[in-house]
Amino acid sequence: MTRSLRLAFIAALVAAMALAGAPMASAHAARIAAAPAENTALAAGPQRVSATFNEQMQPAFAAMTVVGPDANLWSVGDPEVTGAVLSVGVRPLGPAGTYTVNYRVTSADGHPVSGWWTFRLTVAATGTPGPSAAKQAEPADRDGIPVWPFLVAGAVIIGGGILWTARRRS
Ligand SMILES: [Cu+2]
Repeated sequence: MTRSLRLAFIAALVAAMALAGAPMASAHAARIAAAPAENTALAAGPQRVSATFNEQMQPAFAAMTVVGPDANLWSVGDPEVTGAVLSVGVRPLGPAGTYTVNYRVTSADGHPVSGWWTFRLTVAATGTPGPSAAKQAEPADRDGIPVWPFLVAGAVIIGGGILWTARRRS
């Protein structure tokens, strides 16, 4: 028993290390492009912002907002999902400064992806903002879900399976 326990522990460790070394990003949808691109300085606001992912997205429950330096909402209308692209309309912009695009969308395999990026308006415009974004604001993980719970779960499942097999045999 002691020996199979030790074996199971080593196997679990090896499995965890293998998982840690694997490119986890490929297991889930990730944003691969943004328009306007991250940190772009623009003299005039875009009519629409969009995020492109590495796989198809589900149209249901998609969310996308643009929040200005004044903490008001500058996006307008419902977000739209077309294949792997999530987009939303933008009002004629207002104050110069940093605008933040927040998004949350469900990938084809059912996993939610959320994040944000920013662009800058260098020349103030005269647009009228939407409502204050303070209520809608929610802290989103920069790159979505943390990886370590999956590693731990994977190690536990694999280790448990090996231990179970070892027990059955002895
Ligand atoms: Cu996934």
